[in-house]
Amino acid sequence: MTSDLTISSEQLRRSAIEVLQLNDLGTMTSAGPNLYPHMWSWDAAFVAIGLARVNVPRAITELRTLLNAQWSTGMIPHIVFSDNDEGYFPGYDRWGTALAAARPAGVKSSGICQPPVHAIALRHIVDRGRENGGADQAAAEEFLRDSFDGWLAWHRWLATVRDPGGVGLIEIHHGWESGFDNSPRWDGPYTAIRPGDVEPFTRRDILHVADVSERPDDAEYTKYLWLVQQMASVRFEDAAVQEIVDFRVRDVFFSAIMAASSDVLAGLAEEIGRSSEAAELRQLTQRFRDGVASTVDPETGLARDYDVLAKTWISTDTVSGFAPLIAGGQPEVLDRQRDILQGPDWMGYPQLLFALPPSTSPSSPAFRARTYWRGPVWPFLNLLLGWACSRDGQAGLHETLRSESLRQLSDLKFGEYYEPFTGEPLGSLAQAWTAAAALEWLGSSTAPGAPDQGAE
Ligand code: 9WN
Repeated sequence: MTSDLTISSEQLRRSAIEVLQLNDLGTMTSAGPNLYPHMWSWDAAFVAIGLARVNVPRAITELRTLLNAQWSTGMIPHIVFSDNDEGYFPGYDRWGTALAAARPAGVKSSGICQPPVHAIALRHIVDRGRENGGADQAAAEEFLRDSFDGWLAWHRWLATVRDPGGVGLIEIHHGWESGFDNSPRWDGPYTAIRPGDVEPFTRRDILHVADVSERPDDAEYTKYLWLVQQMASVRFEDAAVQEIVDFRVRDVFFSAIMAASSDVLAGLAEEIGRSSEAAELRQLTQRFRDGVASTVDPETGLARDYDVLAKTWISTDTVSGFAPLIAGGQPEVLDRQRDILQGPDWMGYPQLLFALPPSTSPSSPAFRARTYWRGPVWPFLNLLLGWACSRDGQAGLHETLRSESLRQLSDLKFGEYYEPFTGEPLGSLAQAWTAAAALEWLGSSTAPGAPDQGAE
């Protein structure tokens, strides 16, 4: 129980709903009100999880909008642009995706992807629909049947185009694809990139944060845009991109989400009588679980990424090292990981304000308390970890993540990320997926029938 939650759970719920309303653009939710005025792929999945707690049809709309932007190859793009051309750079024109043959007509999107959390969101929508019954249940089940082939095509595209060798690890072509943009994970691959001529640019992200040093710097942005330019030069055609792009990394955390989501999608496939697809998805689950497990460094117990171009493992003390906890699988690997996660370098680090894992371990020389993916705590990730704990029957760890997250989020700022020692909300405030995480934490409980968690 969150006995030290300083506000009532009803206040938190109301504020979180207000944030989702503030970001509601009608058929999509902006990731954040100023900094991110468009829909982001993995944000949309978390947003749908939160929305499903309050409005099942609106949660369905969110995923439907995203799926409408799916490319003919099966790829789901990482940004679906709203009509607000002002707030964010790089916008649709800079991406150059208008020339991509696989982009659906009438939709403006980027040309790269993000981790496939969507089947997990779909599972939540179906579960909430069934709990509510009536029209919500009918709508959720209809959406499951109607959208299933889209999600299946997305998983098949990832499995074939991004893991052609079948090693069980997804190859990404931009740090943005990982969602962990400037994490120390990508320092090695980015250091090796020598950008050619990058068209001049004016950033907008730095206009929306209190302190520019929280964001990646201009040199990093030049490389980000160089990669976009490279991909645009071959019209985002999959095989050609892989040939020419300067960033090719097997992302272990992305792969773990692929494993977990394929498992969930397999369960949903069974429910609608698609047994051969369910079997195919179970095979993907196993393949990606094995792939993730194969990266674990026996010394540190943490999972690693692999730099394809440099042919080297990437070992960092970042939260992505806990990828096996998301993927699920071998109990001995997972037990050791849970010990490390709760130990003194992570959730048990003495100066932490809340026992929540920072994006980079405070014990690491790479740690920066206020800089984006180099140290701050990201609330949506804690929700994902908590979900995996529930799946694996880890009630104790789930409850710690839940109660500590609720304490963190009771500042009602819904920060994009948080300073781990002071609890200061950083980046964009009123960030949609942070509000969604609050709603889901409030609605989920490890103890069946547990009373309201507020301490009025
Ligand atoms: C680039 C929207 C997105 C998240 C990412 C986060 C950040 C974008 C940016 O914001 O990335 O895609 O401009 O920094 O790193 O995980 O999906 O919230």
